Amino acid sequence: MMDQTSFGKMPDGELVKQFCLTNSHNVSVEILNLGGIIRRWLIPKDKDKHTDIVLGFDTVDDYLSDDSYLGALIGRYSNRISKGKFNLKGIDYQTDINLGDNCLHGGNNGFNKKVWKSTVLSSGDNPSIMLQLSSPNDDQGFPGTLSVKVIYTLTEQNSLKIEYFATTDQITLYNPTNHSYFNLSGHNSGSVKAHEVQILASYYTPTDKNAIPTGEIAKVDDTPFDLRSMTAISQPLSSDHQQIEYGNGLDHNLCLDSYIPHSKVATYVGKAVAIDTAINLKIYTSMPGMQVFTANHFVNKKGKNNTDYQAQQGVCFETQFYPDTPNQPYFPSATLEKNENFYAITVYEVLF
Ligand code: FUC
Repeated sequence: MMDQTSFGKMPDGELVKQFCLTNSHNVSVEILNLGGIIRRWLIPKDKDKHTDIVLGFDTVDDYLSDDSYLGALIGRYSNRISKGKFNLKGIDYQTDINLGDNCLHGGNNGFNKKVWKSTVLSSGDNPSIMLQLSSPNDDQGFPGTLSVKVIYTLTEQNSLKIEYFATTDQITLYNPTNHSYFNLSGHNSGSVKAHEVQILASYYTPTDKNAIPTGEIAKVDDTPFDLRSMTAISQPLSSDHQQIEYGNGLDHNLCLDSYIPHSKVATYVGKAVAIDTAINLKIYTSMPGMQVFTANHFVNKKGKNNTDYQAQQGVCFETQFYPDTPNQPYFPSATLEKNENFYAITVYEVLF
């Protein structure tokens, strides 16, 4: 089923639409055409009560004035580009700088702040919506006109499938993700520290204190980033490892073992479980990395239904290319060639 309502208006009066995708198990996901934001994700855990497993806001203004990317699609480049500088085929580019000296999540006016064109692809059993955006040449300093398409599908297996497509008329970079903050106990239920997670990653990318990778691809063995068997989130968070100190918690890219360059298949890479609700989230992707981020900077952030979100109230599993890839010769490349067809897929499956 697919239901369409108005969520609000942009400052220039443009309508922000909300699409509610519901399957026959009564799972529903609400998606905005603003930033492709996943605003609510309702799991019918108890007969009369849904558990909303993502953090979000209630108004357009809240989304536009916040800088934490709740539920949003990120572009053109997820995560950091050091100093916003990169070189493609001998040409130097300078992007917008929006976090210290660096570019974060595509610059100040990234894809999360844009109203996307929306088309309902299916309103039947596997409801599906297509979002499209044309990012002009030099948008936030990135080269080439980039045509982007994202298809969200809620399946009868209770999975939300996110497919990313793009083409460009000039060589460029493209590194998309979705920035949902999950709380499988419910968005208003406090910390996720008791959640247990598994991430099938034998390596990670250590950073400097500004979260820029040093270039090393380091083994996770004997570090807080060894999450290959089920581990409570509290465990890495309580570590005195210098990387945890730098990130003020978990805010690191793990190198996914399953990655096969150019694969179009979403492979199992990890899961999270809330002990109290027993809601499980399984993650599958074709991307090489995953930024695991525990909302370390939240302090009384006013979210949905007047909930005050605090640090560690959500955890992001941002499937993506590694941070600062264009400046790191040994990282999988996020370069998109002229007329190449970009495709990536990430699937979040909820078991309850
Ligand atoms: C994540 C983190 C960042 C940042 C942002 C809102 O992707 O890597 O540190 O705070 O989200």
